[in-house]
Amino acid sequence: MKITEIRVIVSSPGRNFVTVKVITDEGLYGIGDATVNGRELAVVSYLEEHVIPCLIGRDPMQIEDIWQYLYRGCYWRRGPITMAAISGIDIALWDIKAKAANMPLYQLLGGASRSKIMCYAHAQGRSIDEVVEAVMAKKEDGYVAIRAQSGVPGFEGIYGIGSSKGEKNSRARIKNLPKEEVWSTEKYLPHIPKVFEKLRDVVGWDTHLLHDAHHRLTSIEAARLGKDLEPYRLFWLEDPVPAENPENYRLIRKHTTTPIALGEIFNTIWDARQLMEEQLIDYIRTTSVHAGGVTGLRRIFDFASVYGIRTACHGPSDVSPVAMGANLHIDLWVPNFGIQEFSGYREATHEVFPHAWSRDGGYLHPGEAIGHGVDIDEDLAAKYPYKRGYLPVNRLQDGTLWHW
Ligand code: EZ4
Ligand code: CO
Repeated sequence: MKITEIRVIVSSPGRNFVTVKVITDEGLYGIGDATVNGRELAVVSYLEEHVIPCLIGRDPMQIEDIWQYLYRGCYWRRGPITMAAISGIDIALWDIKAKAANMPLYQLLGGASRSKIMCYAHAQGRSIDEVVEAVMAKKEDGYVAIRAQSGVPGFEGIYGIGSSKGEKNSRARIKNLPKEEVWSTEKYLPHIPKVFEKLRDVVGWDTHLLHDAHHRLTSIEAARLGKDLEPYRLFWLEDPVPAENPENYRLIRKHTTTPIALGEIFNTIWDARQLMEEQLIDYIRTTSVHAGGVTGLRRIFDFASVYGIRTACHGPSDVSPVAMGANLHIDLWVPNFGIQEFSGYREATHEVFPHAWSRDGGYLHPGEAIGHGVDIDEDLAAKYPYKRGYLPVNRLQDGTLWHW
């Protein structure tokens, strides 16, 4: 079998997605996701100018060799753009291999280790009452695990509660540039335990509750928050502190038994190695589209299993239904599975990406289609042209640029 053509499809059915289609001389094709939210066209250029010309004529069955060729062979290892490009190709190649084997991808990985995949939904509100209402709505929709994000009263612009009002966003609005939000750790820290106290009162103890701090804290602040949240038995506290210095997590570990999840922006096993070896985290959040596809993710998750760390693939709406499909096949197989994030997609996104995976209440399943079971409707995709878009940026009240 030979690769004859690789197409990069950019489409915006609600938000931007970069999709890779690898076509072979035997009529089989594979689909991959290469989306990096807010930096989409950098990956398109990387693929079209630098990757695709090298792959035409190659045997698509040699997934490992192609992965190493694109990783070691480019000299400039790692980084989100390189790794998203590798991921897009790799996911498509695994799709082809599974189709050639006439099996769903999870069978090729070693078969199902479970019958269904627990996922968690997102709930958010500006006030405690709104958060409670949003969590209850997800619970009624059948979810058994829910991430709760809350605004702080009298203070707009906290992560995860939708667009912020009353800020100087005119430049962003006019030029389609990043929105600017405002942040105050002092106001956030005492508020969040009150949110979870109320949530436990109303929602009870049978629903897993999660919270994402989005890299906004220092280690000692995260230690304090983890400690204050202990009575409410969170499933996890996510991304408390940026992880450029993994040793920052030692201090958090010394002070709290609240489980820690990390790694949605990691690209390789080396980003997570020390955190896993020292058992500084409980869940590893790497995802197929950003961490080297099925090949990269499997390597990270196997390493995690050595240290008893469980998996929790990143799965917001900017991880396309294609990468979600790849994640779900890995989730069904991986022995040390923890949970899968699932924030859902707009109707237009479902239509552009027909998929075999499905949700039943609080659980997902990749389906039994051969390959990974996710396709792209290219004609429909063409009706949703790319629009420049960014993640917001965040500033402290005195203007200092902070972590978003
Ligand atoms: O901010 O996907 O856990 N999920 C998250 C996401 C990320 C976005 C970044 O593109 O933190 O909402
Ligand atoms: Co997150």
